[in-house]
Amino acid sequence: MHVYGCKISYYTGKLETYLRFRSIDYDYSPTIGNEKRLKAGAGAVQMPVVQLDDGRWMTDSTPVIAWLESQHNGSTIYPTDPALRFAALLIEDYADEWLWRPAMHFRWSYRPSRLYAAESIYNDEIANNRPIPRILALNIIKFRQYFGFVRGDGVTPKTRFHADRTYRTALDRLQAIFERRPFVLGETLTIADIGLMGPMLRHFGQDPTPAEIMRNRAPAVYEWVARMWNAKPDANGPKLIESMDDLVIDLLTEVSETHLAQLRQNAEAFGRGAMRYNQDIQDCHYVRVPTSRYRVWCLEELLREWEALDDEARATLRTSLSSPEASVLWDKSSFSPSKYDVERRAPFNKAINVFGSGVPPR
Ligand SMILES: N[C@@H](CCC(=O)N[C@@H](CS)C(=O)NCC(=O)O)C(=O)O
Repeated sequence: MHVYGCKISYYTGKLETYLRFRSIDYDYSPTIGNEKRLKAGAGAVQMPVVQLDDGRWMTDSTPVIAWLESQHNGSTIYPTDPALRFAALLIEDYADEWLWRPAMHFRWSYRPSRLYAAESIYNDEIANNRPIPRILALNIIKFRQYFGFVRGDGVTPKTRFHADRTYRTALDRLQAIFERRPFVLGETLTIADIGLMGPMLRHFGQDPTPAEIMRNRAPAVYEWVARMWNAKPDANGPKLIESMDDLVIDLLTEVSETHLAQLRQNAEAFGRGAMRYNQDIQDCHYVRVPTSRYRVWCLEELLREWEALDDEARATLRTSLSSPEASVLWDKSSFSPSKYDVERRAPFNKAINVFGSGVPPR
């Protein structure tokens, strides 16, 4: 297969971790210079987009990995226990859609990270594709990313304390887990680990400012990043915890207070037809964050999984997900449907960007 992306991209790193785990060969090309083909093939220009050898196009790392996994015989990275499976999918979604905000903040608000990331993107995507002077290109990249994805996602002098803290909380929850076992849910990896590699590999583990924090504050997480990059399936099959333990429950509390709170408020804003809305997460009031139709679909996908659970799994999860924000999963609030991928063809559908046509619109 052919992967179009960027060498320091969040979701490209997530997909690459999975491809390496399954020993799936792939070629790589930068996104810039191929935009027309990607838009025609996958519906959206985002990173990564995949073209299979038979010509079919796929995008969105979550359904891409789910489809690839369905093509594979033998043991799977999705836990067979229904409650653990749901927890793993929820952690994947938190990593995809919540940790994105602190990951962009740590990359573009801090000078050492910003200089490194802009040079990397320039070398990978622009140098051979666009006739723009280097200094101008670096400034355009920094401006686009900071004002689009940091300020444009509600991270301001008043709210950055929270974007800083939510990264440290993720590290603390994961450090506690990896002091006890090698992967989030046991001795072998699951989709929860693959999802967490999005933010942890190419952003937090690699950008100078958050990587320094990771090494000092959470060395077991730093070690896990390397373990994940080198992971191969266990010949004896999955070996997971038998039921949710306090370590996972503590992580799920943070997931509920941040990501599930965000998904509910985003869906409500989408229902009102608002382009932007004020978002309250824990003790932080984010002002004018962009509404995302794609994230309404993410909530729909989680609710679909929730509906498919048996009573016992639901009861287990309700005990484990004790913070009030988790009730979005079972309180049957009605949201305006995203009407995205109604034919359920993802990852082969015509995709949409998480925000607008890439950068959150003003
Ligand atoms: N839902 C997609 C998200 C992909 C995505 O948003 N990737 C980022 C870069 S890592 C992107 O393409 N951003 C749009 C832009 O910068 O224009 C996935 O899971 O793969």
